[in-house]
Formats: sequence, structure tokens, C-alpha cells
Amino acid sequence: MPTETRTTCPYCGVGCGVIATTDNKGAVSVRGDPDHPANFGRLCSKGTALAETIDLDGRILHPQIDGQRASWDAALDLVASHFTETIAEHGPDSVAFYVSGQLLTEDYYVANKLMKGFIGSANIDTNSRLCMSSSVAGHVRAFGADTVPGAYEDIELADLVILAGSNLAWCHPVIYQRLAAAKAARPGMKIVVIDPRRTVTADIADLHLAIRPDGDVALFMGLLAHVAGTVAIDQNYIGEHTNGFAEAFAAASALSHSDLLDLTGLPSMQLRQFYRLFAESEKVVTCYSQGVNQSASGTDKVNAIINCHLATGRIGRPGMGPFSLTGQPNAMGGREVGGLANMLAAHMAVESPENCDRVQRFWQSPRIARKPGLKAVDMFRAVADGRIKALWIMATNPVVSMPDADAVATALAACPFVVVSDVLRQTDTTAYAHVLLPSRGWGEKNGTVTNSERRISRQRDFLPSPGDAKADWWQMAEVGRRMGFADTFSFSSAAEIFAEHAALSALENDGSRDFDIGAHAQADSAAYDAMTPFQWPQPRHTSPRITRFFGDGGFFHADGKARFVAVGVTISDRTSADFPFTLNTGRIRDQWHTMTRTGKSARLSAHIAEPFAEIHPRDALEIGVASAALVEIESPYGKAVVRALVTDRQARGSLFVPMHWNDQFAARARIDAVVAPRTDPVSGQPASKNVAVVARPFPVAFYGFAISVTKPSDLDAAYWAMAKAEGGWRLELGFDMAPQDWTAWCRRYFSVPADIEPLGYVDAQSGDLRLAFFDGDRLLAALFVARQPVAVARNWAIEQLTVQHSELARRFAVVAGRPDAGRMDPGATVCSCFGVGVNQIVAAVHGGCHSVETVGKALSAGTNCGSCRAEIRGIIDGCLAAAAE
Ligand SMILES: Nc1nc2c(c(=O)[nH]1)N[C@H]1C(S)=C(S)[C@@H](COP(=O)(O)OP(=O)(O)OC[C@H]3O[C@@H](n4cnc5c(=O)[nH]c(N)nc54)[C@H](O)[C@@H]3O)O[C@H]1N2
Ligand SMILES: Nc1nc2c(c(=O)[nH]1)N[C@H]1C(S)=C(S)[C@@H](COP(=O)(O)OP(=O)(O)OC[C@H]3O[C@@H](n4cnc5c(=O)[nH]c(N)nc54)[C@H](O)[C@@H]3O)O[C@H]1N2
Ligand code: SF4
Ligand SMILES: [Mo]
Repeated sequence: MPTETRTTCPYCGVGCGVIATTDNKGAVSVRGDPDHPANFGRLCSKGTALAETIDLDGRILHPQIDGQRASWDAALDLVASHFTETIAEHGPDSVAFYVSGQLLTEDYYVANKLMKGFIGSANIDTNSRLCMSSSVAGHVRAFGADTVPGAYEDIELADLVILAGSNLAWCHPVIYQRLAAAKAARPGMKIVVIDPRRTVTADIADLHLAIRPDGDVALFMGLLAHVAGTVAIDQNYIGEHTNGFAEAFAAASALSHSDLLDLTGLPSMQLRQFYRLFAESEKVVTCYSQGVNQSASGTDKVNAIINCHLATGRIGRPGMGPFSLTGQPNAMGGREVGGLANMLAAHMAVESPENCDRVQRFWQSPRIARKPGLKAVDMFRAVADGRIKALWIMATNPVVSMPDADAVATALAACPFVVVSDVLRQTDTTAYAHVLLPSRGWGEKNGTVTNSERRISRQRDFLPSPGDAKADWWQMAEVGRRMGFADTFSFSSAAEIFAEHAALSALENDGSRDFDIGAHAQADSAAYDAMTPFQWPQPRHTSPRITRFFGDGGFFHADGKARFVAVGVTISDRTSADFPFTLNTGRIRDQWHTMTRTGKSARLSAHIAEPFAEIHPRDALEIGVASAALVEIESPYGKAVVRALVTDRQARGSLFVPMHWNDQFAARARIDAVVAPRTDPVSGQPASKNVAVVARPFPVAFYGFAISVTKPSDLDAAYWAMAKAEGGWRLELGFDMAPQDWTAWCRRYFSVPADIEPLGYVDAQSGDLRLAFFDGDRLLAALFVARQPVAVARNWAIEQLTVQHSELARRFAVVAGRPDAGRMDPGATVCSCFGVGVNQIVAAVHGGCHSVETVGKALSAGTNCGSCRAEIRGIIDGCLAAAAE
């Protein structure tokens, strides 16, 4: 009998419910959970492909010490003794944990308790520093606590939804789908997208404000000054529930209209239109994400937005409020337990002696951290200069994701003791581990996560734990026990940890702290197993319900009032004659972060298979980079080489490069090596979206495209990027000069047996070369080389890895690099669920399908997860516009 398990998607902060079905043979399939209030059955392309990412390929199955297999006892004893000795010799602040919003709340709770209560340092920080810390700091400044006031349904109930620095269609696709459905049902609803680039999300917007990088503070200051002069201002709310309006208003109104035009880079008409829309719509939700947080003015951006909602009293009521969209599945859970170096536990600030005493009493701990620890960027600086001598990294890949990433690698290489807990053996970070610990991954581990709307859901195991892999909380607890705290760290299940966490949240909490889940403090393992998703707060003796904060005030500053923050504008343009471009970095639809999981799926890798830099056509012309050529990007910190994607969706003077590619998938595309370690002064969050760089052509003598059944390693090429494909791997290549013998090159990197001769041709004049290696009727590998970017139809070529080539004509078609008569090249994948390409969609449009629905009927594209519907709409519009010309 197949078994069904209700669990939660491990990717983004939407926190969709997933039903995983395991059949008799152990095969897993997933579908959306129709009863989960985050998604009501929907999933995006990444959620849909989850079953393709849980194979054991590349997994670390046993602990390792210095690269050699070791027992858990040996590995844990070594970690415990090394940490203990380092602390004895150099004090508690000489050690640190760097953890992740992808840990479960229970893992996070144990890590935080061990560091802050028993080691006695606050040197535990998390990749959430790179993600949510400006939102946290902004919330704390305005509300007195890190509270997200609203719920997802507010986004559907609003008349105006502002998406500031959020590529919702790609990064929170199920919220995007809910929003798109709400707008379709109620076309009067307005959407404004604020983003320097014209993203796919902007395609659904009534107004796209292509703001100058970091022009947001000025934009929202201008908005505050504007609403103050309209009926939208809520004097009662301001008077009863807030402080500081006069100062914030004075700062905002000091900016003249021409200052605003200059600072935002927007036309006056658009500015007025936006301000009028806001003033006229009572039900307005402002969603914001990394275009707001990841900035040197990130905290001010958050407060500039919140100021406008406080001034209009539009907060905590249905359809209204500022809404920070969290990135990772458990960014919120980490904040709840105190996983940031400047928080203590259960939303209590570390600076308050009363909090410290309370938590120490509850933990019965020998000591307690009483001052903030080092924030991520400073933490790695301290590793580099030797202040931190032992570091434990868990569920994050800082050599790829931290700014100034090469310096992070150097710091790890110099650090006397590095422990890494991961699910994969080989990542850019595990390479530096003295002790590498195998963790249970999604589907194997048990615990809870909290999504963007404060909803706590269970992740449940449905797969056996592979090899010796153990839960992250277990690893931390075992080390705690071995460091001499056996009684405290004797947890036997995630349920026990959750109950303790819930009890702490309720301790001496009479409503003075927002985070209270006391209703779960007594939950036993049966109740924990049966837990259904609920929103916090849920104090003792209450039932779950939709919760909102601040509709009637009740803020968490001592006087119960909110604070306006009198933000000011700072210089945002970092460019100079030597570094004339603004580098912006972020995400694509079908990859997750450093690709350790999504990179395993051929389906997900088909959407965009190569690292790229979006560049405006005129900029490309000026610096001499042709379309699809290679471009080198450099800052004072490092370099990267990626493909040029010339597009007028990009603003002039800016480049956009995805954060995902790393040394496992490309030669030199780790873009964080280029990103400056510049941070927001309040939150410490890196400004990953505004880096001054220079861009130039990266000349190669030959471009190549290849497909191979086996995975190549240690490639010798000036440029390479590889991606998983159905039946093998696909590669983009660039060569400084021709290898001595192309056939030998293929044999070596594609593992072609010596007795298999290539089918191929060389055009001596153009330098074009094609080689294909067949084992009987099976294609093993093919290489296409040209002096220009190779024009072979990629998806058609990849298909050749899985079809039979019994006829000679088909084998010659491979060498020719184009489909034989009667077959069509599907083109670049748009719909990854059904593998539908752009050429097929264009043909359907020409055949009379003029809506997303009719294209869906004809090709199935867009009818499963729906993540590609925005792109399909764009293709239809493009075809129809071209036909009308
Ligand atoms: N597919 C996919 N989805 C994901 C993730 C993933 O890796 N892949 N990761 C998850 C995580 S952890 C996070 S944090 C979220 C992030 O989700 P988002 O924040 O939506 O994603 P990003 O692409 O990082 O950045 C959003 C946009 O900010 C814009 N931007 C840059 N500078 C500025 C500026 O100065 N002002 C404004 N207003 N906008 C600016 C960028 O052009 C970009 O389009 O996504 C989550 N979802
Ligand atoms: N330039 C630039 N840099 C950025 C960003 C950007 O927009 N631009 N965004 C930033 C943001 S918002 C974020 S959130 C970060 C994300 O950056 P990272 O956290 O570094 O990215 P991931 O690839 O998610 O890393 C997770 C690691 O944990 C492993 N893992 C998976 N499951 C488990 C588990 O259950 N237990 C353990 N122990 N390990 C596990 C994975 O194999 C992987 O190695 O990147 C940040 N860096
Ligand atoms: S939107 Fe997609 S990635 Fe995010 S939780 Fe839902 S299914 Fe997972
Ligand atoms: Mo994130």
C-alpha cells in the first residue's frame, strides 16, 4: 500500500504543504496539500520537482575526519574536545556557529541554547543575516519586536499590492499565483512593482517603477510627505498609537520634488501616479524582499515603508499592512529561537538583563550571553584574523553565498578547526571541513518550520535515513552532552525540543512579548505528530485562528506605541570611472541558492542552464560584448565569467547575475567572489544588490557546446558551465586555444572508450567542428565547436542522449547539429513540468492559441504548477505584437 505523509516544502518561505506518497517499491511522488492554508494544493516548479532531488547521489553518508571515514563517537568527541579546549584557552568568544534558515526550529533551538546558555557566547549567526536581518531590525525599531503583522489572505484582499524589491513570480511563486488569481477575479485590484529590472513579476503590474538602485528610501519618504497632505492620513491612529511622526515627516518633506526625481530616477508622472494610487486605496499591502533588505540602506528602506503604513493606520487589518516576505523555509523559525547574534531567545533581546536572567533561569544554565555576538560578515572577518579559532557551519554554503566569498574561503582554509554539517559530500564549503558530519535531509528529518505569515507547520520524515546520517539537533545535543552538559542536552526527540521552546515562549509572558506559543508547551509526541499548521501567537488555552497584529495598536515598545523612524537618504551610487556598472544579484525561477538540490533535477536545470549577466543592449554595444558572448565581471574583490544576456529588461548601467552558480557547476561564476562585503550599518546585512564593477568581453578562440552521458570533472577549458540533463550532462565551453587533439579531449573528459571512433567533420576554413561518439545506437557524447557562440538547438541536442540512433541519417543529424526533416526543435524550456519549449509555444500562438489557457489546452504548458504562466503570457504578447507590426 502506498503511504502518504503530510509535510512542508523545504524551499521558500511561502511554506507550502506537500503530500509525499511512497509506493511499495519506495518510489516517491509529491503533490500540493489541498488542506494547507499557505497553498491550498498549489505547488511551484521547484516543489513539483522535489521527488527528483532526493536521490542519494553525492550524499555524505558517514562522518569524516580530515577526509577519512570515522565513527560518530570519534567525530563528536573530537568536536566536543576541540571546542572545550579552545574555550578554556581563549574564552567563549573564540568559537562560533554559523547556521541557517534551512535548519528546522528544533535544530536551531538546540544550537542557540548550546552557544548562548552553555558556551556563554552570542557568536551564533545565520545566513538569515544575508536575508532577513534588515527586516528584523526595521520591525524592532518600529514595533519594538520582530513582528510580521499580516497574513497571506491580506494580499488577496488588498485593492493595491506593492511589490518592492521582490521578484514574486520566481521567488514566491505560490503567493504570486494567489495574487494573480485574486487580480483575475477582481480586475480593479492594482499591482505596483518596484524593481530596477523589468522582471517577469513586472509583467502582471499596472505600474512598474524601474527605480534607480537603492532609490527606495527616497521614494517612500516622498510618499510619506505626500500622504500627509491627503485624507489618507490617520491622525487618530498616529496620535493614539505612535511616536515620532513629526520628525519623520520633517525629514521626508525636506526632499524637494526634483530631489525625488533625481534620487529615484523615475519620471514625475510615474511618481505622482504611484503616490495617488497609495493615497486613494485604503486596502494596501506592501510586500518587500531582497531588493529592500540586501542594501546598505536596507533597514531604512523597511522603516520608510512602515512609516507610510503607520501614518495611514493601514496595518493589521484585513487587506492592509507592510509584509516582509521571508526567503528560506525557516527564516522565521530561526528568528523565533534567537538564531541571530543580536537576539537571545524566543524574541527576547540580548541587551536586556531581565531577559538574560529569565532565559538563564529557564535553561538552568551555568552562564548566559549578555552582549550581542558577531554578525556574519564580521564573524568571517574574525575567523580570518584568528579571533575565532573553531567554527561549526550547518546547512549553509558560505563559500558561495557570503559576500567577498574568496576571502571567506581563505579564512576557512586558515581556521584551525572547521566543522561542517551538510547533506552533500562535495560543496565549495565542505572542502574546508576538518570534520564533516552527515545530516538528514528533507524527507528524512522531523520538526517544524515557520513561514512568512507566522504559520508553523510540520516537516515529517517519510524516507529512511541514509547511511549514518543524523538530525542536526542530535549532532548539536551530542556535542553539548560531551562538553559536560549531559542533563540539559538529553533530548530524545524533536517533539521534546519543540515543547521546551514553546514553554520558554510562554514563560512570564503576559502578552508583553509577541512570540507566544504556550498552547503547545505540553504537547507530547502524539500531539506533535498530529500537529496541523497554525499561526502564532497561540498562547495557552487558545485555539488556532488567523492572527494579525497592531490593528488597534498594542506595540511592543515599553509605552505600547510604534515609532516612526526619521530616515534620511544616503549616497547610493557606488560606481566610478574604474568600476562603472552596478552589479545586482539574485535568483532565477528553477534554481535554489547554491544548487546543491535543484541542480540534481534535469527538469529544473532546463529552464536556465548557464550563469548569465543581464545587460542592456546599448551597454553591451559600448563595451563590445556581443549577444551570447562571454563577459568578465570584476570588482576590487574578485572576478567572474558568465554568458551575456543582452536585454532591454535590464536598466542601463546595471548588470544582473544570479547567485546560484558555484565551483561545482561552472569554472568561475561564483558571483559572491565579486560582491563587496559592504553592510547595512543597523542590521549588518550585506548590500548584495548594489556593487560597483567593471565588465568587459571575455574573449575565447573557440566556443563549445557538449552533451555527455557521464559527468565530466576537472575540465580543462577557459570557460565551462555544466547542467544536469535527461540522460546525462550538458556543457557550455570556451577555449583560449584549440586543444592538440579534440578527439582525445572528448575521450578524456567524456570518458569515451578508446575503441569508439567519432563520427564528425571539421571545417578547416571556419574552424567549425562536430564530433559525436556512438556506442551502437546510443549516443555517448557530442561536441560542437565554433568561433562564434555555438548555434546548435540545445534541447533537441539533449534529447539525442535518450533516443536510439539506429538509422545512419539520425546519427548524421546529430553531427549536423539540427533536427532531421519532420522533427522540430522545441527551443529553450519554458514549462519545466511538461518540458515545453519556446518554439512550441510560438507555433501554438501562430496556430491560433492567443491566451495562456488555450496554449495550456494545446500543449499542457502552464497547467500543472503554473510557475511559467507569466512567461507564456509574455511570449503570446510578443508574438501578437510582432504580428500587428
Ligand atoms: N527560485 C527561487 N526562489 C527562491 C529562492 C531561490 O534561491 N530560488 N530563494 C529564497 C530566498 S532565501 C529568498 S531571500 C527569496 C528572495 O526573493 P526576492 O527578493 O524576490 O529575490 P531576488 O532575486 O534576490 O531579488 C528581488 C529583486 O530585487 C531587485 N532589486 C535589486 N536592487 C533593488 C533596489 O535597489 N530596489 C528595489 N526595489 N529592488 C531592487 C532585483 O532586481 C530583483 O529582481 O527567494 C526565495 N525563493
Ligand atoms: N550575491 C548574493 N548572495 C546572496 C544572496 C543574493 O541575493 N545575492 N542571497 C542571500 C540569501 S537571501 C540567502 S538565504 C543565502 C543562501 O545561501 P546558502 O545558505 O549558502 O545556500 P544553500 O545552497 O541553501 O545552502 C544550504 C546548504 O545546506 C545543505 N543542506 C540542505 N539540507 C540540509 C539539512 O537538512 N541539514 C544540513 N546540515 N545541511 C543541509 C545544502 O546541501 C547546502 O550545502 O545566500 C545569500 N547570498
Ligand atoms: S512556492 Fe514553491 S518553493 Fe515555495 S514553498 Fe511553495 S512549492 Fe515550495
Ligand atoms: Mo534568503
